[in-house]
Amino acid sequence: MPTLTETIKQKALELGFDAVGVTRVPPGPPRSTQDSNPTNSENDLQRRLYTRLLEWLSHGFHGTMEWMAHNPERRSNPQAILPGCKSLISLGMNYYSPQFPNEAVGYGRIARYAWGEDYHRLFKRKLKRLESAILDLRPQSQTRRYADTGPVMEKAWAQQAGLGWIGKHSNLVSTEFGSWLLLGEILTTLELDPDEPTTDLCGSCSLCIQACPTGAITEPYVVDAEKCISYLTIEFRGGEEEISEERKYRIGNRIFGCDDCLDICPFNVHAQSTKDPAFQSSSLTLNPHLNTLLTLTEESFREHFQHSPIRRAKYEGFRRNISIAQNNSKRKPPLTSIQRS
Ligand code: B12
Ligand code: SF4
Ligand code: SF4
Repeated sequence: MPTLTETIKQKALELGFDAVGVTRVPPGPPRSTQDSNPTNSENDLQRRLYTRLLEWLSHGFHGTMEWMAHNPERRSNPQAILPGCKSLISLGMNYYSPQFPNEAVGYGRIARYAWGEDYHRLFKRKLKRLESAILDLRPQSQTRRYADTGPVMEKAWAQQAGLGWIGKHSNLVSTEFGSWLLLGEILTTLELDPDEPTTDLCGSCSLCIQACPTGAITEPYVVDAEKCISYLTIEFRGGEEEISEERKYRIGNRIFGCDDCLDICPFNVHAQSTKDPAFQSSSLTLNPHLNTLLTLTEESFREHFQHSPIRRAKYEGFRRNISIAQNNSKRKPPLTSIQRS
């Protein structure tokens, strides 16, 4: 007879998740806004997350992402989101496909995770079904589901749940799927059986740090978002004139997101093709021709990218990125420290 945890995990795999694991959320006094001192928590992981998040914020590494600074106690403590939360089920979806972007002059480059349908939508559909299955099994329990959309430090919980470890580029790396897992989770009041955390296998490797074109990985495991091309091309809402010439040059041909630190990771040798056709690229996302993209009107942008993560950059942001890439296409690309050595 399978246990409750085994039944839930089996259901997750049937729904098309590629990785699933459980962390027990240790009891600790829930932090209220009056009691925000992290040392009052008995919970080590929550305390570590809180401290690291505060440190990251104190350097201003979140740039204009003010939502990251909003209520850090809540972001580092699942019990502040779901009172009585006892377990967190981490879920991963493999989005790798063995295709490579056209890097010829005149083409832009879009990060892999944005080649197909928006993963937020995919996760939402599957998480909803898993949540219903859990509530059918235990109607008295309570749940919350998120995929990038909530105040949860997803990578740290996924590491605890055995999905992989946080690599020096600060993303989760899996021995099974390399760099290519997207993450979501269900918080539950159920007491589920925990998995073992994954051990950090980075060792003396620092390829991702060397491959970063902008030096955004300021030290192992820490990313200054303000320097990161992913931030500059997706989250940053300012105009072209608000980005320094040096930074614009280093953005190169990237028009939405950046995969350089993920691409270089030696653990990608194990990457497998995604089972989910929703992640497949189109010619517009795999070989985006800059001149063609510049002809997109706001309406056609909305139409083409309605169900794509690219929508997040907004029309103005996407146009800005294309214009930067077009200027860069007339120049010699910058060398990263790995290319110089
Ligand atoms: C804000 C954010 C960004 C920001 C900031 C990135 C960052 N590293 O924080 C920007 C816009 C730059 C960004 C970019 C990308 N993102 Co993002 N992002 C997030 C988000 C919303 C929050 C991350 C966060 O909490 N940051 C705050 C800081 C404090 O946390 P942190 O860097 O994770 O720090 C941890 C570790 O570094 C570690 N740590 C810190 N110091 C030390 C020291 C030691 C010694 C050790 C051992 C550990 C350690 O502890 C910290 C706490 O866990 C998450 C979703 C979520 N809710 O978690 C997605 C998420 C992390 N992003 C994701 C993706 C895919 C990307 C991109 C690859 C997209 C792309 N191709 O362009 C890039 C990768 C850039 C990079 N190298 O990080 C995925 C990552 C999946 C995975 N396998 O890990 C997530 C989980 C979304 C999802 N649901 O799948 N992102
Ligand atoms: S996503 Fe690109 S710019 Fe950001 S840390 Fe990785 S390599 Fe550097
Ligand atoms: S490239 Fe090397 S240091 Fe970076 S995450 Fe992969 S194994 Fe770790």
